[in-house]
Amino acid sequence: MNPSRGHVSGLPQWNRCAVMGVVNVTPDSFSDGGKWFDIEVAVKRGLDLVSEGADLIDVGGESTRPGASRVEEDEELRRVLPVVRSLASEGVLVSVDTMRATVAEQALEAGAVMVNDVSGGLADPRMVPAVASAGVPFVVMHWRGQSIDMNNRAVYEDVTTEVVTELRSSLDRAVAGGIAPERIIADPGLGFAKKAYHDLCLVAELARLREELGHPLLVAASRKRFLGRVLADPDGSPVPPARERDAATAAVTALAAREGAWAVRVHEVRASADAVRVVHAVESAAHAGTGASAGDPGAEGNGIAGERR
Ligand code: PMM
Repeated sequence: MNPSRGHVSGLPQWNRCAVMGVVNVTPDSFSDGGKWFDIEVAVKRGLDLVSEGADLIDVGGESTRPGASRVEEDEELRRVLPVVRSLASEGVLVSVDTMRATVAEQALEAGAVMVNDVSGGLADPRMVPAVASAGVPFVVMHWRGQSIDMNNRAVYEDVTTEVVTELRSSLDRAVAGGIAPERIIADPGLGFAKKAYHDLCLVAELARLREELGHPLLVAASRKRFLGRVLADPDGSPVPPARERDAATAAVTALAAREGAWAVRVHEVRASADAVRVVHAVESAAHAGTGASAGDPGAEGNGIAGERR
């Protein structure tokens, strides 16, 4: 195990980077085209992601794609609560992805075990007190304002330094507001008020982010625009749609796991779950030194003798 990955009080201690599967209950989510909008379909999707290796399921009812406007609170509640309730009743660890304290509170009552707020508590002044009194884990993401015009705020001289400074201030506000530091997860907010180059710089500096922020790190690169840019041909061909970015997402998962991220948030779980297991096996081998050991995944007798080289 990467010893500095950290542990979040109130959640299981995984011995590797955790995998959070995404279920967006929205008609306009940029990454899955609203495919999971129907409640029953969303619940089934969450259960499928768990069977593919997700440790947690993040349920959200409001799109935060660039340019998106807000949904009404009633509509967000209507989308999210039945999915949270149903997944929690099946024993799934559910995180609720919301910027609203009321949605967080009701989702926690419905069985969610943590709150993921892309605004890091900035959008709703009641969020930090609500999470503090519930005593649950809280994701604080780097955020410069609502999605409707966030691309205008993608201006940095030194993106990592500025993200650390701004995120630290949100983290400090959360702690000052009564949330236990050991329950707080930090997230650099890939794609939020960031251009592709900024996202790549942040991925390159995950270890620095983890050390300087001093909290377990959640990395959410899944299907984001910067991966589309990376995958586009240099001749200017169009970037591939979100759905064709899953292999690239798994590549970032491997990098994040190796840099000590606590968890990754992904739409397609299987490839990322495999990637974190490979990283874990590599780290275990490095830790144990060379030669066969009890945990040697390549040893004969582990059911893979005779496998392709
Ligand atoms: N990105 C999206 C939604 N929720 N939560 C966290 N903590 N970090 C993120 O980067 C993040 C998030 C973007 O929307 P999507 O679910 O449609 O990819």
